[in-house]
Amino acid sequence: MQCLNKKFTPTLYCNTHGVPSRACLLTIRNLGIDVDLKYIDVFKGQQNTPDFVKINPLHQIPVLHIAEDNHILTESRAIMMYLATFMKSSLYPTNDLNKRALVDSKLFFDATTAHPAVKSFINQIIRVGVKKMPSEIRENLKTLLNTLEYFLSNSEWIAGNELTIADFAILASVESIKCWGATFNEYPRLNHWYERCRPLPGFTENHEGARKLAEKMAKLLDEPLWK
Ligand SMILES: N[C@@H](CCC(=O)N[C@@H](CS)C(=O)NCC(=O)O)C(=O)O
Repeated sequence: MQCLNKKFTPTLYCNTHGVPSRACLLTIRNLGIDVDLKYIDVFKGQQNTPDFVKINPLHQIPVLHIAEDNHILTESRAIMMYLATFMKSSLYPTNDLNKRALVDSKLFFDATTAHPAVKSFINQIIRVGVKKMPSEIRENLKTLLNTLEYFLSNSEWIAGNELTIADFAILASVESIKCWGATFNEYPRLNHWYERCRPLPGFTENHEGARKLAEKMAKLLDEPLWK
């Protein structure tokens, strides 16, 4: 991987519990970039402090700050695209328009379908405070797993036959589902993909973040997280 010939010291405001933060961290670890990490504890409301709100008025992480350009970037997928493009990495292909469009397509799928399904499961417990999960929220996750199984019947990785940042976006969500107790026995292709992700840099960090969030959630629900 080559880097543009300029000093580059990005800071990522993030939290390893959060799915979008973990997708960015997987990207950073796989690109081998040295990033200054500033952890924001959303459970303690650190996204609401005046200093953080100056950085992101939407009170959300992750946020990337590139000091050299005084540039602030929000939205996890935009951050992933930026970093991989900056590093000229094939994890986000630049030369082949069709390959790149396929990655974009899966990132949009993640933003509009995969992550919202996972986030609403989390929010039902953390924000709404349900003790039993509404069945339609569980159904959305099963539909998501079926869709991922279908994607993987046509390609080895989420967006084609090469590893891309789309895999990191999806892995961040899938790791949460796994930590809630899903076995993926009914989804052999997804299971195979998950096992092939295991040796990737940042896999354990992603797992640990998802596991800690799952632990918190399990204490709040009066039934198993996954059933
Ligand atoms: N679309 C955003 C979503 C980011 C997001 O949902 N961040 C959550 C943590 S996982 C957050 O900052 N929540 C704090 C809040 O909304 O107060 C992205 O992909 O970056």
